[in-house]
Amino acid sequence: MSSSRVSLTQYLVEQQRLHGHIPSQLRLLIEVVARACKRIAISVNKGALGDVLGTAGSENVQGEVQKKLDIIANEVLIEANEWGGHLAAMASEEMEGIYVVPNRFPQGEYLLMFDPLDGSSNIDVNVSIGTIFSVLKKPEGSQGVSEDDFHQPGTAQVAAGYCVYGPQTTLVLTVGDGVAMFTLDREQGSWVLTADDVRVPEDTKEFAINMSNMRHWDEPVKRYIDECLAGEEGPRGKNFNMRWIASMVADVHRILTRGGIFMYPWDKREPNKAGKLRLMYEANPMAFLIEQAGGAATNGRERIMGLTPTKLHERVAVVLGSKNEVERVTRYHLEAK
Ligand code: AHM
Ligand code: MG
Repeated sequence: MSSSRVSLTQYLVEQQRLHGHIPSQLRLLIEVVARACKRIAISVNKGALGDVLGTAGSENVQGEVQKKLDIIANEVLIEANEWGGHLAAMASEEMEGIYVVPNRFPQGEYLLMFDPLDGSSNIDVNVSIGTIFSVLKKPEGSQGVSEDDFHQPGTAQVAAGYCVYGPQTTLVLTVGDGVAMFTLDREQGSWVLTADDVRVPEDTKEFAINMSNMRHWDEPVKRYIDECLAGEEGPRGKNFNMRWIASMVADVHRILTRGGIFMYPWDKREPNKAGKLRLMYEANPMAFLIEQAGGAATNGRERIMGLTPTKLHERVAVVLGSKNEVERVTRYHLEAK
């Protein structure tokens, strides 16, 4: 598809009509999420002028202090999505349980999960942040809707994406047919296709990890990073660069744009081998995008999208990006078993 002024609506209609990838209800859902992201972008851009910075004086279910924008973004996504008739329920990083679409609205067959504002520590310092989302279908034959309906592996996702609020506002989407990027044209208020069939290079010389956690890392992670740091003289025979934005959306966006590897590994402070990031609304949608772009995503040992969640806010170790590097880190973990 030519990328000259193709709108999100046009792209989705073509996905529906020509490729048969998406039913009309799913198209509607994605358009509503994109519209909500536009509203969130307006609040993000206002910053101090809109009185949206700072903490809200509350904590979410994971015990993290909520920022005002975390709450605003969560509300915008719920209000935008609850009445359209395409959803059965939603789940969010900012809500303990699932949000069932109220009876006064028609019930649809999709389940929407989101991290409304990812990279919360960057909100007040004017660094890129984003919204991450993942769409599942309610299992056939299930009566009503319950949290169990959400416990599906990432391979069951029918769509996933994120919106990064940075120097540009960019929506990145997959419906299982590659990855497309849409840039928000603020004057027109529309999403314009600016990259299609995005590919992540298989090799890279750039890694992203929070180095301040080094002393807590497991051996395979230390081995990999030590080898990168050894540069040309080391076993890798090349010099590596490092980037860490502390907004997964921004780090993944860079990797989709020019390659790289992103890691938030399990470390020794966590007894139950989980990482920091959440499986269902952070790791899975990013893994789906990265795989659709030819990259790989594992928890160090297994494919992230193959894991079946047992709870909504389950955490997971994340290694994703350029295929050959992710495979190397995974091999180091398996060799250390
Ligand atoms: P959040 O959803 O509370 O914002 O946390 C997730 C974020 C990721 O975007 C980012 O990769 C990571 O946390 C940064 O963690 P750290 O501050 O430990 O470097
Ligand atoms: Mg997050």
